[in-house]
Formats: sequence, structure tokens, C-alpha cells
Amino acid sequence: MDLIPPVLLPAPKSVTWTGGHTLVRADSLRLEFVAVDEATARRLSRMMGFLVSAVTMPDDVATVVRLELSVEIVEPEGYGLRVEPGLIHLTGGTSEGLGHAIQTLKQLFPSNAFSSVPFVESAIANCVISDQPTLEWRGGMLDVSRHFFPKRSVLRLIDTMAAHKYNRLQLHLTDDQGWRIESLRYPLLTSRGAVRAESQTTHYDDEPAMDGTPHGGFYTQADIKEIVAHAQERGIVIVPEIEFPGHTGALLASYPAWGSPQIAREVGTKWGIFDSLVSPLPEIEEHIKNLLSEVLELFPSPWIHMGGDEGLISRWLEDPPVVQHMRAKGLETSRELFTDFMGRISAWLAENGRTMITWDDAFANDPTGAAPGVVMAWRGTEVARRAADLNFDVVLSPVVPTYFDYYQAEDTREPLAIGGPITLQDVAEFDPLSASWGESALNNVLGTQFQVWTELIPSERHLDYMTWPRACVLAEVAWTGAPVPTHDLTERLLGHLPRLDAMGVEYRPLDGPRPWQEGGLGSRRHRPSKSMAEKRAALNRAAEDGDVAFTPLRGVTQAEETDRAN
Ligand code: TNX
Repeated sequence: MDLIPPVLLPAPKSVTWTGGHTLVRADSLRLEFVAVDEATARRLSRMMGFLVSAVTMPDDVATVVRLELSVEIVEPEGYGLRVEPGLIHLTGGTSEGLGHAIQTLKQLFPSNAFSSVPFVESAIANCVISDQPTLEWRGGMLDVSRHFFPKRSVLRLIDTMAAHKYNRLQLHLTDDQGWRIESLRYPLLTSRGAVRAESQTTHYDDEPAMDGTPHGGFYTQADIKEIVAHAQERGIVIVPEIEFPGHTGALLASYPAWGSPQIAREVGTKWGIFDSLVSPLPEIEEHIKNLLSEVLELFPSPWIHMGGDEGLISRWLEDPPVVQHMRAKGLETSRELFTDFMGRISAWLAENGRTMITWDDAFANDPTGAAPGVVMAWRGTEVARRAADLNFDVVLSPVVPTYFDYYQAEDTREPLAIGGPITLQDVAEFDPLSASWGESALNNVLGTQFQVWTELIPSERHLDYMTWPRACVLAEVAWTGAPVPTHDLTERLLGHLPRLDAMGVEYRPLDGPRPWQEGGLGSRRHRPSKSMAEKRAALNRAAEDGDVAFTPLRGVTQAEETDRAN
């Protein structure tokens, strides 16, 4: 009997269904490791938990599951998988590769392999698979500042991302509306900065309506260590983002003396772009480095994201000591000061063995300057291309189609979102390695990632709804480095989504929201959004002008600041 082959997502580079099937029974399996050290073996057996429990040591072995590290697989993260009666053979060049082999093996089983109930017995199709990712950076970003998501939600997101072979999760830990990471040296950051009095429930373009209820939360250093370890075990690097110099309202509510100009602040309760700005003076820079030292201790990530977006930096010019400092350094404008500031942080990170990432605002401000390391290009593919042409490493994170806080369809049933729509089709059509770029620029594309900003995403249920299935499709774009063929996409997703059901992920069904996922007529009601074409054009223009304080939220660019300091 031939089984109907299961949907594999992301699609592997090469799959041969060799005919027939292998009957696998949980009580007659033996796990075997070849050339795998003990720590890795322990880690991988935990990932194999869906199939083999550590306590079964059957006398009567029907199937050997062999996990082998093989020097023959040279592609980073590459793996092989062969299923034949009596033997399931997984090979990887690295432990990450073996992890991917396990994820693919899991997809050969019925979808309940993704539930928490131990599997008993199943027939799986015989096959030979050989696979490797095209893009090295396959990521997602979760904004835990605008709404806090507790540790368990992050661990669960990591599991779901790992099932799709993502390998980076950026945590947007700080912003105007909340500081979410414990600092031992600067405790006010969480005792004051992790809580706000209430939250805006409306879109930033609308009359603010407030919910009157405090919101807060933060990760202790122990939580962070657990998140990092959990992710590492699943081949995912947690990339922390600590925003400077703008988007720092929660920090400045905790330590007002770090601000420039110094203004008494509260942790933000509304959405949008605000004038919170950290001072670039040397004594404040010392504090920042102290704080970052704690961050470096907690996160082994080679990359540290320093934000750098949407800072209303011309306000530095209203602060006499800063103006004096600027002149003493021979700098003329707040833009030069910004480049100098980001450049010094970048150099300090480099001394500590890490690479700085910033949003493209920091790059666009001074394309040939020394400031940024990796450019995360959110304002479109044009700015990404310019950065890549200048030999910067680039992560493609363009609003269209990677901003998953945008509507998923033009449909009044969709609950309140920030803009859009960005449809599944838009994600599928995304071409991260556009041939028009030329080879040297393409070599600088590290990869791509989705972003989930959470101003309007107050719960984990809604986070599921906004993230999946768009993140299923982006996972394949990132893995294959190419658009996803759309002729059979619906059919493939219908085969894949039951796995998300088994994991308890409340994704958006392909034909629209379930009744309880709709916006209805209450506070989550649908709000028509502006034209995406206009928005794209505005983002592009701002990046072109090197604007560091473009406010896409309001659709206006920063007025040229020039002589205000003089
Ligand atoms: C722009 S993207 C932002 C965020 C908002 C997001 C809403 C970027 C670097 N800044 O602060 O949350 O738009 O979609």
C-alpha cells in the first residue's frame, strides 16, 4: 500500500518517495547516536520526545532511529533523512541540521505527532530527503513592549517557529510603552518602567480611547536564561533589541536624567512616535554600556539590536550641554551626532565580540558612515538594496510583506489592525533574492524575518491569529530563498494547518476569521486602512532622504533640522 505523502513545509530541496511505508511503533523503537556527543544527544532526544520516550528500552526492536553527525554534509544546517523498514536514518552536518531532520521526520507522521499526547503507532511513507536552507537568517520579531507576553508564550512561539525551521527570534524588549528586561544594576527600569497606567485601545490615527487598566510585566534574568536555553536547544538564536536613542519613554520614566532634553515622563500609554530621546553625553553613554554589559551576559547572540529608528533627534539641539558637546566634537548637525553616537555603541559592541544591528534609519542617515553593522531594512527593498550595494549585511524586513501586525485581508470582519492588508499571497510572492540585484548585493542578504508589533495585539490568542499562517509561508520563502508557488498553496496549507491545531495555535483559517476572531462592532471593530501603495511610496521617500525620524504613522517626514543649534 502506498500512503499519500504528507505535506512538507517548508518544502525540502529534494524528496523522493521511495514507495511503500514503514510501520513505526513507540514500544519497539531504539534511538541510536553516531558521532554525537553526549550533551547534544540529550538535547536531540528531548526533541525526539514525540516519538521515543527515554524510559522505553524495548527488547524487541522493530525500528532503529539513527541520528548521525556526518562530515559529508557540508552545507550549514543541511541534513538528510531516509525512511525504510527497520531504519529511520537522520544525518546532519551540525546539530542544527539534525534538529531540522527531526522536524521533517515529525511531519511524516499524522498531525497528532504535534500534540502533547505520546504517539503510539503509525505508518509513515518511505522516502529519501536531502535538504538545506538557502537563507542563513530566517527570523521573526516579537514586540513584547507594547504588550507583554509572558515567558510561557515566548517558549511556545519558539516551539512553533522551530517546527517551521526558523532560526532567529528578535525580542523587541524596550520601547516607550514598557521596559521588559530585568537589570540588576538599574532596578527602576522594571519597578517603574515595566508598568503603564493604562493602554490606548484605538488606532493611533483615531481619537484615543483608553482602557483604564494597568498593563505590565517583564522577564527576570532567570526567565531570559530559560528562553535563551530553550531556543538554543531548538536551533534558534534569541536576538535582543534594546532601543536607542528614541523609543525610550519607559527608560526615561525610570531614569529621567538619561534624557535629552530632560523632561518628566510617564511610561507611554498611547501609540505612535514620541519625543523620548536619550542623551548622547559621555556620562550617559557609560550607563548604556553598563546596561548593555548585563545584556551581553544574558544573550550569547552574536548580534545585538540597538534600534535606532524613528528618533526625533533634532530635539538634542534644545539641550545646551548636548549642543556644547556636539560643537566640541566638531559635529554640525544632530544627524552627525546620531551617527557618532550609534558608531560608538557599535564599536564598543565590536570590542565585546558582538555585531550591532539597527533598523535602516541609522543606515539611511549616513550611508557611508561607520555606524551600523547589520542593516534591518524595514522601509522597503530599495533601502535594503542600497545597503547591500554598499556591502552592509542586510536582513530584509520590509513592511510589505513582513509586517504581520497588518490586516490579513480586505474584509470588514477582520479585527482592528495597524494597516494593510498584507495577504498570504503577498507573503508567498515575496522574492528575497531578486535577480535584478546583482550578485555582490545578493551575497550581502543574510535573510529575512517577519515582525509582529503589538500595539493592537493584546493577547496571545490574537498573536496566534496575526502570526499564522503568514509565518508558515514566510518560513518557506526564507528556507528556499524564493517565492512560494501559489497554484497548490491552499491545498498544502490545508494539509499543514492541522499540525498547528494539534499544537493549539489559533491561526487565521484560510477562509477568514472564526466568529470569535472577528472584530465585531465593539472596541475591536474593523477600521479601514490607508492605501498600501501610498504608504510604500512614503516609506521609500523617507528612506531615500536619509530620514531618521520619518513617521509612517502620520505619513509625514521630519522637517529638515539645520540651523536651530546656531
Ligand atoms: C513602525 S518598524 C515602527 C514600530 C511600530 C510599527 C507598527 C519600526 C522600526 N518602527 O515602532 O510598532 O511601525 O507597524
